[in-house]
Amino acid sequence: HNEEAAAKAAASVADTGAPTIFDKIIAKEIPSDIVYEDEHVLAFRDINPQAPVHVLLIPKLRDGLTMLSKAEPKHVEVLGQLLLASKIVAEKEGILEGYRVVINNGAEACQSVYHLHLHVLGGRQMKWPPG
Ligand code: IU
Repeated sequence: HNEEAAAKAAASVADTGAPTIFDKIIAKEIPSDIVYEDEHVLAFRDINPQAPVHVLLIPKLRDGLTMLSKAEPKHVEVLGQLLLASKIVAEKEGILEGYRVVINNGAEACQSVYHLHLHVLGGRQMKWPPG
């Protein structure tokens, strides 16, 4: 609801380029519930799930991709790898028939972690428009 949305918006900070908690998750210094991993990407369960299936999918090498709006031609390959991996995650989670892939970009979109990540959501009827 509104309060929750406002709190989340307030928690959203600007992109500083500083390391994020996702670096520690990639390095396995912080435990996470990993769903899929390959050379380029890591998928793990969101700690605050918004659907029965809520997996975050991130590039292992951030390479300046703090947010989608920082994408450059050099990122095309990893961007494709992320989209392809989102299908693998959906398949593993048994939601191939219906799921949503979300990227929040910037504070106004409630981005809170500045390491590009795709949200893979499913396991329930999703609504439209999103909040
Ligand atoms: P956002 O699009 O930047 O708002 O998404 C960040 C997500 O990262 C959000 O859904 C958090 O619940 C999630 N998350 C997490 O899974 N583990 C963490 O340690 C932190 C955030 I910090």
